[in-house]
Amino acid sequence: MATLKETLFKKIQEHRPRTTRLVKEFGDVKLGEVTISQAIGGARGVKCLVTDISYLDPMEGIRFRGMTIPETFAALPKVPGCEYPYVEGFWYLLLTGEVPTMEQTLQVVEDFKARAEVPRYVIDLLRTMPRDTHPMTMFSSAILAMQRESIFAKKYAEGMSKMDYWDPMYEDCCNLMAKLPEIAAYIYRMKYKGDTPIASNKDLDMGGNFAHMMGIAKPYDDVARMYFILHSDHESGNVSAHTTHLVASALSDAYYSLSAGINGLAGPLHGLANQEVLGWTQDFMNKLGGKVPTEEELKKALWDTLNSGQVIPGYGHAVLRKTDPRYTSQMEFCQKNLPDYPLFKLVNMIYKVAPGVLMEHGKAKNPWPNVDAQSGVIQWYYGLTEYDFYTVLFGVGRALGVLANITWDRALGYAIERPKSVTTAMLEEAAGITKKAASN
Ligand code: HAX
Repeated sequence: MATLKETLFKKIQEHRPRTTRLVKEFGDVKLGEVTISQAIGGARGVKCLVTDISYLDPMEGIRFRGMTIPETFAALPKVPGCEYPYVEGFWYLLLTGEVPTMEQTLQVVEDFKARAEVPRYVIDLLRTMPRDTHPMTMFSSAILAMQRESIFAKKYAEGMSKMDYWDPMYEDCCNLMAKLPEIAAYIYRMKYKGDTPIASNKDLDMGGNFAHMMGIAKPYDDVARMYFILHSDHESGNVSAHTTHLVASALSDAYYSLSAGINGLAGPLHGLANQEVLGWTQDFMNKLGGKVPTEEELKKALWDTLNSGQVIPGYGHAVLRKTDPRYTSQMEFCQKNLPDYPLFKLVNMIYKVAPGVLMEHGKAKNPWPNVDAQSGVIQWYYGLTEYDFYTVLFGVGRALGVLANITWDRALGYAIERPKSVTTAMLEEAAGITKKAASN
């Protein structure tokens, strides 16, 4: 049986001529125009990134390697006795575009186990950080500290052909991916559970071992598998994916690149929104003395938030224009596993009321919930109540997508990123407001 790496290499060899041909023969074909709004407004909708790992349709939501979320969950081999698939099998799918067999999946499970040990100096570093440091800062620092392990950096310094870049990048990405669950769980137990880390159990798959190291009983292993897969990738333009890709485009290795991407994920408009959602929801419930509000009370609270100039966390999206299927998937999990949980009921009520309020408010282009609107409730229910940790969970999942992406970036020789900037005076000239742009 071919290994994941051998299968990946075959795919890379098949794919390379497609990219070469597009650039050589069709390099001048236009994909669109860039408007002033796009230049000032965060490059929304500008088509200038290429990835085959996932695609986000505004109306349909994410597809991983062409498959919707339900199709992905149904197709991948499942851990015996569990409802969700092996995360390792999903990694195989992201890298190769092929659904692995159980045998191929178990090969990755074993490969990751061999790579999973976290160097002692990473633990030492984490222990020197003040305990009130945000867990995302700890997570990013741990990843960056491991840069000295980079095989890519070593091979590059020795001199290697561009055609071979993907190989050490793949090794770095696998080494990193295998270690992230243990780093995350260590931070959690050190910071929030009285410094009581739980040793890894080599008999378990990634999701099972993560739940074990977190000290949370079943079915949290399935929650972890679901959560990591759902948060893995959302095509290339979101802040964490784009940052990882951008930094890697300078031939910075996977450690530098992922650490940077994780820093982007830590922003409240991106991954941190999941902690904000729960904070907002619980503050509101506390104000009402713990009771589930009426729709009128909820409407007022939403308007109060908007009128104070804040966003409603968990709602809106830069690309999506409907309810995020990642939200729906988590909602279905809640309906099955925690249908009567008051916090879930409140989140459902927000789903009923918030889109109408946002439409009336008239600003958000998408009034529907995104991935972050639901995820904290599930974590809280299973005892993970320290909500500033939620973005770390997101980060472990997001690593799957962005690391698969930068492996392919190196395989296809994507260039160093360098978009062009213009001055405001040039925009005014282009708009016809002024005749001649002042030079600066
Ligand atoms: N509540 C209030 N106002 C909102 C809003 C929300 N949930 N979503 C968008 N808006 C506002 C924007 O702030 C913007 O206002 P200004 O014109 O005054 O600047 C206006 O509506 C237009 O914004 P948009 O084009 O609809 O949205 P953007 O592409 O600019 O931003 C965001 C997308 C996700 C950042 C935005 O919807 C937002 O801030 N949502 C709340 C935070 C959140 O849930 N973030 C997580 C997103 C998912 C994710 O990446 N997870 O990691």
